[in-house]
Amino acid sequence: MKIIYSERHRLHHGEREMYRGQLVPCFEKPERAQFVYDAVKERKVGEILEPKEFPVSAIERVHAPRYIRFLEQAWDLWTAQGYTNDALPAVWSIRGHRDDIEPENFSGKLGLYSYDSGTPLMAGTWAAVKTGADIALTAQELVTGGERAAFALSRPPGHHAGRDFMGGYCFVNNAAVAAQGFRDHGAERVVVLDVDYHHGNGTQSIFYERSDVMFLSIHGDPRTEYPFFLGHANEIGNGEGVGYNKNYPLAAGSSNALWFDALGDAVRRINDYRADALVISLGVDTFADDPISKFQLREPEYRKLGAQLAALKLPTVFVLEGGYAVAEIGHNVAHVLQGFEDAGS
Ligand code: OKP
Ligand code: ZN
Repeated sequence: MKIIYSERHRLHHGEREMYRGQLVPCFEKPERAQFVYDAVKERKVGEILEPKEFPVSAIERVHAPRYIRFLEQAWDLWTAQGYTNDALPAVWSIRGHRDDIEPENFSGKLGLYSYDSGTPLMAGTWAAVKTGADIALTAQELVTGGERAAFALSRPPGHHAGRDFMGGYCFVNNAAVAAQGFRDHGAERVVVLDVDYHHGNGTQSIFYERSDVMFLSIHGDPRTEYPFFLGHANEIGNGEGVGYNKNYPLAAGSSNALWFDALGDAVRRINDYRADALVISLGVDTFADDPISKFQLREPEYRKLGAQLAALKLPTVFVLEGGYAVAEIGHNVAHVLQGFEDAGS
């Protein structure tokens, strides 16, 4: 399959995130994409291409224009106040407070558009994030054009980013941008399947009231796992979207058998939906040795996952999300992609 990659992800390199009351080194770091690049290259998973550039309007199909304006300008606004360190929010708009008036104060703006203090923003963040969306759109365009599958090898991840919020290391929702890209280029029904350890709260919220994009997610139960406030089994969609959202929250530490039971059910639902295209939010923080997650997948499971996705026989875009066992992330991703390729089309 074609692999889309750019070195520009390196422009985003957060120093520290707030974790358990302390600023600790960021888990989401440039080495992650480097290891994935090295693994897919060494294993010859496919030809590696640079992304095309797309207009920001393609991103604004799923994100609020005022939020995107903020991301574009954030670093300049921050440095205009004399700061040179990464920006991190420390105040947020909560239930019952206003979100219709964007504060003039930078910390107020940052708090309006975010939901955690684990997602630092720096000079190159927007450039890296824009390139990530271009990577997802290039992958989608190739697949719309007839490629069986493509892999969007980008960072930072995207699935926690909602229509007008960042968080969980994410700024722009690359999987949602790709799914909307499929819709805008002829696909009537698109599925986003999220196999990252963490619930894709951003993607779910973007498509929650829509029946043309079905969202399914297998993840650690939000009762104990990040992002805590979304991802429960009774979230089935709203309005037009009722029946087109499906969550599989699994207890931290769940067995691989339980994980594949959930995947089997997801595969049945995707088949029943008769989708035209498939986007996989591919996080490999489900890995047994991941430092911040508690599932138990390893190489055989990753290959089996790839094979079961191939059996859907849908035009498929894989989008990189999480995975923090940095030395193993490349091999884990490659095992999914090779399982997919080896299963044939
Ligand atoms: C992003 B993705 C560890 C605590 C959790 C946020 C996790 C975001 C995961 N620092 N912090 O879904 O892999
Ligand atoms: Zn994750």
